[in-house]
Amino acid sequence: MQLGRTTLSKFLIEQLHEVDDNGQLAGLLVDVAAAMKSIAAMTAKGALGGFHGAIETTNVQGEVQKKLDVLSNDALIDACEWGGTLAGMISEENEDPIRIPSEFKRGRYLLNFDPLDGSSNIDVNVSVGTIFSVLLHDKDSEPTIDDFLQVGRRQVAAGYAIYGPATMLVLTVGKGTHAFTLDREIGNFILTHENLRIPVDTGEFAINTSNERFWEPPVSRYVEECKAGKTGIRGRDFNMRWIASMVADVHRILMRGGVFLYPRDTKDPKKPGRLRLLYEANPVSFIIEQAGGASSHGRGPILDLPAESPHQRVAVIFGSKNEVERIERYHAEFDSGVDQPYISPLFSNRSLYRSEAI
Ligand code: AFP
Repeated sequence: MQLGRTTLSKFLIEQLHEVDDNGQLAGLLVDVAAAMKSIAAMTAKGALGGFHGAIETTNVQGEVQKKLDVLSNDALIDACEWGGTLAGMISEENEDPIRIPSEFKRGRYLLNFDPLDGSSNIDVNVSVGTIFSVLLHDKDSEPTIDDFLQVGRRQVAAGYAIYGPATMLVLTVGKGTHAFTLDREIGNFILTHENLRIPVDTGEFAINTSNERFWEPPVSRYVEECKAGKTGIRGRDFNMRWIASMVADVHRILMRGGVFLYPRDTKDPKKPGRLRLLYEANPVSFIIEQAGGASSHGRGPILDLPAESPHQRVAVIFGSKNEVERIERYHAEFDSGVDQPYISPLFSNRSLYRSEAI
């Protein structure tokens, strides 16, 4: 399709006309994009919009809510509840599923979303984002919580918006991963990157190393090897990034490769991982896999992980396929007792692992 001229609506008609018989899925995605335009306008105002700072409440995660968290949540619900496309929604900001008001027609999809990911960065003007996941609910009944707890492989669409120097929408409906840039003058998302592909190798990793003492050994092993650079068994130097706004880290990886790790750690035993499965890990994993990358919880694909509760947390390791596969191998070696403690290259210029070819 024509980059720089194809609108989101035209793109969806092209991609969905064979499968979206009543146009509900395309309609839902257009409604989500409309909410993203509203959120983009609010975030762009910064302090001038009076949106900075926190409000006195905390959300279901026990996190202090920013004004923009609540306003973004409202923008998505207001844009999506009335169009006759949804049977229900789950939001990071709401403990229970959001029902479709009785005055509106119910549709056949479920929408799970994090309305403003990275919101602790709002007041310091760092890119933030919105993440969403669409599931099918092909029943006439009101959805139960179990109807939302579908494995990630069953998603029919997923995407995110990144409110950065440019506002972009990244989307998959299962036919590749594509990116649209918001033309603020005409208020349209325009296709600018078609069929994004993540390089299978990378020299860039993203992790919050302040948690190092809480990691499992295979994660420490991987990160130490990256830090050892060309003096170690990897034989090449690595770069590190950590924006602490997952959407921004994801976007960088989509654009130039890399690997992102928010692994399981022992920092808070009640929270085996930080990121939520239904509305952060699953949609991002769908996007990453559709772009030729891999997404794992360390011991298998995130998209095959059963969902047990709406706000379930999960370890997240995604990005360039060969790096994710290496990290999974390290977890398997650790679990099978093969793994040895990391030995600094000062004491050994060769890995203990014959398989650790550079
Ligand atoms: P906030 O939405 O509370 O800012 O959390 C953002 C996030 O869920 C994800 O976007 C980041 O990758 C991760 O947390 C950063 O976590 P740390 O602050 O522990 O590095």
